Amino acid sequence: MYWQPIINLQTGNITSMEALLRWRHPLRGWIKPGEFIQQAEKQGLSQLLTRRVIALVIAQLAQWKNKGLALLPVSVNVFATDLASSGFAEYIINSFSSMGIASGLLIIECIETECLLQNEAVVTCLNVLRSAGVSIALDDFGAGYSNIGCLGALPLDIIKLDRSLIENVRDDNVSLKILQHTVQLLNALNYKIIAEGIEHVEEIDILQRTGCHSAQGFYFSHPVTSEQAEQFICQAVNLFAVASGE
Ligand code: G
Ligand code: MN
Repeated sequence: MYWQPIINLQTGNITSMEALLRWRHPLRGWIKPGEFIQQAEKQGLSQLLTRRVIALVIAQLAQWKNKGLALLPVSVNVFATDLASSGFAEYIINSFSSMGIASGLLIIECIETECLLQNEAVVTCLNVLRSAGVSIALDDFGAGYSNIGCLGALPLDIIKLDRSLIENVRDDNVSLKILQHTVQLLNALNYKIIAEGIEHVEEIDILQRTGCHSAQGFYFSHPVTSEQAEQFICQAVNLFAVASGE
């Protein structure tokens, strides 16, 4: 399990971390997540995978809690099919409470794939999770099926802007305008906005002025091991200072 910090764009402090699965195959070495996650989904293993990730996240949070660390919220990527499966919300809520960890520390990240999320069972599941304090994020907004149509139709707290909305804003005025007005729209709807895939310092200034709240990306930090994530939390690392080499 790897962890990528998400940074408050006003302060540079870490507000939460995204839990990301990485697989080191004994013979083939590191296998890209896109590859094995797609395979798992094809073979009907997605629910097992998601439950394993959630168990790992809770175990890690419990370990950090026992060490006396101040816990940060963690976001976990799930499949739309998980959210449609019966008992999923209850599984999450029970898993957190049985380990003595507040479920308010969990953020569920989902992406819209062919209107799967707009199914009644999914909306019910998201509402149950939300009433237990879990935050719901729409991942990859602006790419694929994760679009404006989802906003009214789903109970969402956080919108994560896809990297494709940001990667050209430094030198393309049309991309900049699209970003600015997207963020304005999302702010008008009171969502918390996280920009994904920040790779350049100039993007930070643009996002701050646009009214985007938080960001993650290689500029601040690649996904890191649990040991490194623990260092970030212990030392209350400021990633503005680290990334700019101060
Ligand atoms: O679908 P989702 O947005 O959850 O995907 C997260 C993936 O994006 C992870 O595999 C992570 O390693 C990758 N990622 C994180 N930050 C960056 C970045 O700044 N640039 C690029 N290209 N990929 C990133
Ligand atoms: Mn994600």
